[in-house]
Amino acid sequence: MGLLNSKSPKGKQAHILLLGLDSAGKSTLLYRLKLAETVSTIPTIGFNVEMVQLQGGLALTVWDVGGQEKMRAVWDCYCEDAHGLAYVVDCSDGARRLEDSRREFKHILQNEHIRNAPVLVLANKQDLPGALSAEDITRMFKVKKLCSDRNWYVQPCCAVTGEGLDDGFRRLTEFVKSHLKARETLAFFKQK
Ligand code: G3D
Ligand code: MG
Repeated sequence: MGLLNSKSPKGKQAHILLLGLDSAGKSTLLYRLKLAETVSTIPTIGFNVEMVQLQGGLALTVWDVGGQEKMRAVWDCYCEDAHGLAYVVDCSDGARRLEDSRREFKHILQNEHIRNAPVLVLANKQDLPGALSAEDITRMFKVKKLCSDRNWYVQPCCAVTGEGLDDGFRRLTEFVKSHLKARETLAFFKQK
């Protein structure tokens, strides 16, 4: 697990939206990343915001927005300033909840503010028996097709032990860096 500081080396920050159904493991994952230890979570009402910095990476401001049905309706409002999306799936969920998650994932990808923004899908709860694999989730959620306009990766993980989190967020950080660079270049040429 990387070091946590409040500032990145170049002072650059990126805003990451952390979404997924309720109980997918978002808050566990966020605090595991932040504190490198497991804390008990209570269902998130509204949102949690944390600064996370992995070694050598950008400083990430991660917005963990509640996943209950009524909160899903406002996910779109959090997209405006986001540079990347981390979407958490409980891979041990039943078919119905997985379908709900897939539908919400598809919906959020259509938000114009995060068009082209990189996506990290966290295939969480890999420790539970019968959990679907990252490959299963990639297929089921049609990630390749839905994310054909952006960088994406599906990372198997376990938020309780932290396994896979560092690798996943490191990759997302690299994607976000190139996304920001591309946006800066575009803005530069638009100015001309
Ligand atoms: P949310 O923020 O997405 O709503 P939480 O989800 O982080 O509150 O997690 C919901 C429950 O799932 C918690 O259990 C948490 O410990 C558990 N959980 C999260 N990630 C994992 C994981 O990788 N493996 C396992 N086995 N459990 C996980 P409780 O019992 O507190 O509801
Ligand atoms: Mg939560």
